[in-house]
Amino acid sequence: MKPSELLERHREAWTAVTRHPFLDGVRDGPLPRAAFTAWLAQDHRFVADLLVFQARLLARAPRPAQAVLAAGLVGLEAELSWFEEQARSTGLTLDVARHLVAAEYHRFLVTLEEEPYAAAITALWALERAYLDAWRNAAPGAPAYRAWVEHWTTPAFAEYVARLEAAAGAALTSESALAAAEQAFLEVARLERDFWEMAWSESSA
Ligand code: HMH
Repeated sequence: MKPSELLERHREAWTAVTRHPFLDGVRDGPLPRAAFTAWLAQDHRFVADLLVFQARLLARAPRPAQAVLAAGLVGLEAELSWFEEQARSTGLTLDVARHLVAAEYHRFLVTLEEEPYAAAITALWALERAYLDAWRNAAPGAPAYRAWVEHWTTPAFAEYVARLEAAAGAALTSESALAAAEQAFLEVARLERDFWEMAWSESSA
């Protein structure tokens, strides 16, 4: 089975992930700057957690998946530096504790370490695909956010997501792998949605 079949099977959940008032605000304005910066600090935290998860996933990945996972790690490190550079130049602080949702996402990533590789690689593909689809829905972005939206919708990022999909597809070889992967996929969908909701509901509270 192809990972993209999970998107079709769970179309409604996926729509909730990739279309959210937060993203509408990024696209059309007005999204309060404070909502964006609060989200950004949490996302920086998330990327730091993801890097740890991915490093451990690489350690147990089959040989053909090593290239994409290793390249992705380099990309995640660069992403952290990029967030830090943006924060420096705009006077933001990224030094925040995890919000409840980010903490829950972190715990989920840790539990995936005990799950079959097929579930973990599918979750990684799904969370990157969620990010890509979400930012594409926010494109081109209101002027204040345009540079960010462009950064998260580049052809290179789309290519990376496609390579992760191929790696996940190669791992979905049994019914039991598929069942574990589908569970992980649904959990990613829920957490990704909650992540947008976190930033949005705090700003409109
Ligand atoms: C919440 N999901 C979230 N943040 C991200 N940066 C990504 C996925 C992709 O790296």
